Amino acid sequence: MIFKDIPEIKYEGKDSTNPLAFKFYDKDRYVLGKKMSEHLPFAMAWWHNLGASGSDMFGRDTIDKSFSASEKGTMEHALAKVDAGFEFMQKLGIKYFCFHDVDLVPESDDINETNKRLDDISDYILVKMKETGIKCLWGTANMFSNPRFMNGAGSTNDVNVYCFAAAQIKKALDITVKLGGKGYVFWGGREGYETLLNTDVKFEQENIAKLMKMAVKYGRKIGFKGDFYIEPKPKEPMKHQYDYDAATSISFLRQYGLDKDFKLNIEANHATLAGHTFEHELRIASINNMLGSIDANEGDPNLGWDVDRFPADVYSATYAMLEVINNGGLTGGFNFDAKNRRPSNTYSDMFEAFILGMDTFALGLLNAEKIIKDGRINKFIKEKYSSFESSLGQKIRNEETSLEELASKASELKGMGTPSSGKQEYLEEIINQILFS
Ligand code: XUL
Ligand code: CO
Repeated sequence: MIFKDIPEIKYEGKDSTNPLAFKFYDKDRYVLGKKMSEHLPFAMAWWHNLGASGSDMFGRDTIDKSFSASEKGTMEHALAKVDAGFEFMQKLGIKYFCFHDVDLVPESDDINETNKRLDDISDYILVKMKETGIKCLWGTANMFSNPRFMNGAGSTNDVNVYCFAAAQIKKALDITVKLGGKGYVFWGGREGYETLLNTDVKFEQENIAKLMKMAVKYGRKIGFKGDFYIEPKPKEPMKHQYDYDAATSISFLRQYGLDKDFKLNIEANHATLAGHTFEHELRIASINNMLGSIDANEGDPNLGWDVDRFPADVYSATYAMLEVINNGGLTGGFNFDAKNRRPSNTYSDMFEAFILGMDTFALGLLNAEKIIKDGRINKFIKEKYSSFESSLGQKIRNEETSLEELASKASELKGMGTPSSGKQEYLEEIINQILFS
């Protein structure tokens, strides 16, 4: 046991003062006809929780995540991470995990050796999965850390680098399928550019699409039935990233005929970096039938980069859960792509971070239920557009009219004032009333 001093985390209710207990996440509680745990399939991100150790651009690790292995970056350490990860997930009741290939094993200079290590570790992970019932939400290939990807992976200028990207995707798909993963993610960390002075954007985007097409073909061939995902992000590490936001990614997928196999994995902090709210990105994905999965985290309004904080903003979680419920749930889940702050450097902090994230989304779910049951917001939106229920409105909706006919209506009216009020402040007051009464 790694987390010897940490008990199994239980629901104790909103008045509990126990830091190691859920105050709101009550897994078996029914909300809108489903258990909380069914609404909220949470996942652990291997890289942050078992990897990130508090180091930043200015300082070394603050927490020891060797998990009792004698040396980090060894297969002994990789196996220790598996043990720690499964103990951690079991104690929290987390049912899923997500991984990059190189989160699981140390990368060798020889890809054949890396692949052999991946085979070995996934054998061990499978044993732990069978023992615990914990499942794989999604896998991905890290095509951004290795120096060979400095000019991109699918967008690289070097055909040999492109082969390595293909090889990593192929292997990550093999492992995802072996572990029964529900999804496979493309996050294009290096798929973008710094200056047009050295970049052929069209060439790069076409090559990314070709790589994705090969991934779909191979994945389906080896029996992958789940969704492929693009995870949009506007910048960081690149200045311009091609998968800027949901709308841009959807248009890319449609342009290259990938929209049948792909959905989106929407990350909250990426949404805010793109100048959007989290719920905006969820809505755009959802109305295009492409809301697949969520990377649940939070940005910092005062910082312009990806901070991957654990979700604490209950308003944001509430609006997000409204989108998820209206979407009919997710085919994926809620992956905590989040890490402790550098000074939160104990094992207890690791658990407290997940408790915060899970309770925040539980509150979001409970609030969303109240807003839906209250009905005033939905009623307001319906009424706002009610003038389109007129026969002329219906003709517009059914594409049975013309600019000429509409212009003659305007000419009849001669002039008009403003349409009905948007009443934002009244609606925000309703939200506060529902949340705090
Ligand atoms: C980076 C990020 C990634 C993806 C997977 O910002 O979110 O960890 O989730 O590659
Ligand atoms: Co992410």
